[in-house]
Amino acid sequence: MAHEIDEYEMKRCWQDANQEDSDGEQDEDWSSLNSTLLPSPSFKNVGPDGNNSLPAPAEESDHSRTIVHVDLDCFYAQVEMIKNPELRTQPLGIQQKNIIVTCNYVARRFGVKKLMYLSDAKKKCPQLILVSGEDLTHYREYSEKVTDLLQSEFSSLVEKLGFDENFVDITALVEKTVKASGQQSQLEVKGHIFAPDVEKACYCGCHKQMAVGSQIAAKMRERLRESLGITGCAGIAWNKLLAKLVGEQNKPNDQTTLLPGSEGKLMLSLGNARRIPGIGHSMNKKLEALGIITIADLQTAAFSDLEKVFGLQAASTMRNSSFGIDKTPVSKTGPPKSMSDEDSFKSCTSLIDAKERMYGLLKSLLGRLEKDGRIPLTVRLTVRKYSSTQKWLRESRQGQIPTAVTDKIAKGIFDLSDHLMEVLLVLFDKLVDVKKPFHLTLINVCLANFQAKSTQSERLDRYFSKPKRQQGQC
Ligand code: TTP
Ligand code: MG
Repeated sequence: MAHEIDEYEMKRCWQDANQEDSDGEQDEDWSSLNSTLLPSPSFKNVGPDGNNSLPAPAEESDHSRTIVHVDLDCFYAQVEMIKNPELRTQPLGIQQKNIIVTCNYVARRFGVKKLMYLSDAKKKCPQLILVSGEDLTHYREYSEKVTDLLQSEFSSLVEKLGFDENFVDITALVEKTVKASGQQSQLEVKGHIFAPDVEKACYCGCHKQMAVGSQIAAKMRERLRESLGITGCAGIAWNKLLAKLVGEQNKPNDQTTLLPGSEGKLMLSLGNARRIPGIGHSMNKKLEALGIITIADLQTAAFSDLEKVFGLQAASTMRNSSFGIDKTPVSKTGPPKSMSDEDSFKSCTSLIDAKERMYGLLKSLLGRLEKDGRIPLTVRLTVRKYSSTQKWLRESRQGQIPTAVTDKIAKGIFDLSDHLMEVLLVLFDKLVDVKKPFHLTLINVCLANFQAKSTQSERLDRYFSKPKRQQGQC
């Protein structure tokens, strides 16, 4: 029923680099992409006049980190195949509305692709088996299990990207292993090496480090298989951008290591500038308007042109990315800052219909909230209104969740749909004039501003343990 956006949003920013927008919406936001996904800017590439066109930053010389990017194979389809192993040998598509959001590799051999319209997929593969991917509960559970395993067995520095990708900073583990390996100079790289024929001359110890990284990545994949029965691809490099890009080189269920010196070849092999994670449809259009089509074009374009269109920070970040430079740290993923569920549809034109949809979304959110264990203080309602001029206009309103409700959550009572509906209806009233005809195509309900349960009870404890004078009773 509902399609999650929160956890998927970040990943979509990366994916925009490779996919056409499925619904024509353009919610690309370069500033937010910058902070979460793309390398932080280094201004090395701005010439003395701040205006050059030279590809100054040939490569990153700091290879001290070892980063593994893990991307699970055909994730939703794989979860369905784990639930029902008979599907493994059949072409399988996961359907949300009229789109195949993913398909297994058997279906891919028939030419079925991710984000294909159902009708097109059926043409490619009439025997395609379809499973609904609207209920995300199991996918979310597997996603959590994967991140937990990586965190508990390999590194505390794990950053989740969407449901099925994780960056793992294994620098510390690699250093420890390298030390333990002593004088053993040659260590075998497990899996593929990207462009093994490229001559590499770097003497900082990075080759041994990447080899150890590849062995740890192989162990990670083995543990995921043993413990959860799930397979995935890994990319091993010295930064997040390169780890992600090199991991895509051999799919499915495989791994690829990038050795320093080969990053230039990797970046150029991608071809189109859109392949750079974070460069989505609308940004690509602006690049095209500047005559920048390929990554090579981006490397050599006049920096002043980029800066004029995108601003200094984004231009610099974009340029660095084109050379495979990325200094962003792997930032440990904490519990989600918000929890949302949404439903998109062709049309919702009555209050009764809207209420029913909001009710359904609340029910599923309350189930998740129970497992989460924290207390949300805010609820946000977003609707997408259809109009012939502005087809994809989203509007949101948020409100405080009444203390009577948060107190119940703190006590472990979750039968609260009716109470929360009252808040949602106030917000809905602010967003939609129900006295006039309206046409909605999406409703999203989001719980945010979380507080740990203990904080509330601690507050109460503190209150009661305070001297009476401080309680204003003197
Ligand atoms: P992906 O990692 O892009 O795809 P995948 O894991 O299915 O396949 P691959 O082997 O190529 O990595 O996305 C992860 C899951 O996210 C995917 O299984 C289904 C879901 N998804 C969406 O819900 N919407 C989307 O637009 C896409 C691309 C994926
Ligand atoms: Mg995947």
